[in-house]
Amino acid sequence: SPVVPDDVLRERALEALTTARARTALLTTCVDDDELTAQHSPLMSPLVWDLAHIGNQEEQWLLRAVAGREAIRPEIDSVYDAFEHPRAERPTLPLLSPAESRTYASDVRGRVLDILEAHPLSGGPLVDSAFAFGMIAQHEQQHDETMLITHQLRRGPAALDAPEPPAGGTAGLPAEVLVPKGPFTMGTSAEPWALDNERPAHRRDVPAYFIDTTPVTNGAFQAFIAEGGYTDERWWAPEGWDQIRKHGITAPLFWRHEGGQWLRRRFGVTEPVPEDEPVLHVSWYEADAYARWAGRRLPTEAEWEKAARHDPVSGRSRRYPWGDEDPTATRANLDQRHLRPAAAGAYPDGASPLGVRQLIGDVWEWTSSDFLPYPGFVAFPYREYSEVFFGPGHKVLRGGSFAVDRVACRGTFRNWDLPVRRQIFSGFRTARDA
Ligand code: AVJ
Ligand code: FE
Repeated sequence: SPVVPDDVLRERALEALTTARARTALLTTCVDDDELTAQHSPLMSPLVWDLAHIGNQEEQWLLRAVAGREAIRPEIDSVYDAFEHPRAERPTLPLLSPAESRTYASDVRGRVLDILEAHPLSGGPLVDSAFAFGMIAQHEQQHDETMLITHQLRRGPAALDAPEPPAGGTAGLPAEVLVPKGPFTMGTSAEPWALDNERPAHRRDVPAYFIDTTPVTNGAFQAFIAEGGYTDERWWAPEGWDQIRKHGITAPLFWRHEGGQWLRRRFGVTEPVPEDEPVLHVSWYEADAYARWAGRRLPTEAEWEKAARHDPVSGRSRRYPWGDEDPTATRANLDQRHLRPAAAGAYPDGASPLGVRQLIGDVWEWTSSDFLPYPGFVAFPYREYSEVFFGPGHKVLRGGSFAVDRVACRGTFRNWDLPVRRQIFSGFRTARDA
């Protein structure tokens, strides 16, 4: 791949870090200090924990690991270590106040920007291509998505607002697309800011399959509900059946049936569930059950990535479904630009060569695959980013949601979560063998 000049790398890193901080600032100033320190759900940290954790990770990686500086406040490392303290217990920790957290994060950032101006961008994997700066921008944006989940779980009037996404429409689109059999290149060794679990590039042979042109919609999911999907054990993996019965789950999270229609709460506003929009806030078990009911299955992770990246003409893998160029507002619903997915069939400019839509943005898509390392995987720069999560307990999600920033979303990007999780911005599409 072409060598990117240092000044361009510095500019990209500055832009990514600045964009992330603007989003963090918005998410942590649109509610008052009481709401920042409150725990809105035992599944989530108080927002003020995320804020100082963002600063602490930036300090550890950019000030200490890259630049060799001494710790600014060594006593807080343990408070903001995600592995030492599960989310449910974070409100009981001696957290920095909202004002202290802001001052700390901006103090770190000021020093980081000085380092970014002058530090050599070659000489080791942490600094080559400004990797650590890109990693930290991605880390902050991942927490910005996490904080948006907290905002969605929070009760009370709306604190956030955004314009509506572009219209969709599936008229004239085939329901599914055939992906012919054959190998493709999965993962990447070239993308400079790809994280360890996306590496290295390797060949995968994939038998022929059909995949949905768009994510499964609320309307389609309502048909599953109406036909007794949640009360028929046949469709459910045993652990999924146990979960829905134990918790009385009868619909996606945030939905309720009232006056003969489905309503949902979305960022503080209750509204009718839009039938043409991709379904959101379903667990892996709900996605898996729907697919079985529909006579289909979830795509494997390799099937998802082949649909999103493989160019059947050149035989090479693209960075995104539409090509190698960066996302734009007409290609994908990213960056928290809209606070909901666009209707199915939106973003024709973002279609893959075979015509598959909305692979990037809108909703994270559950795949059937466990989160596992690629052949040749090397943990970098810390085992706790990916390696400790590998195994059958976590399922892979692909493609990013409306809530993820472009810096943390690409054709190779891998997300993962427990199959019971449904507060995340998760949806799915289905597939079948050809
Ligand atoms: C990749 C989204 C599963 O939020 O737990 C944030 C990202 N890792 N801080 C998560 C992450 C460390 C991670 N996910
Ligand atoms: Fe983190």
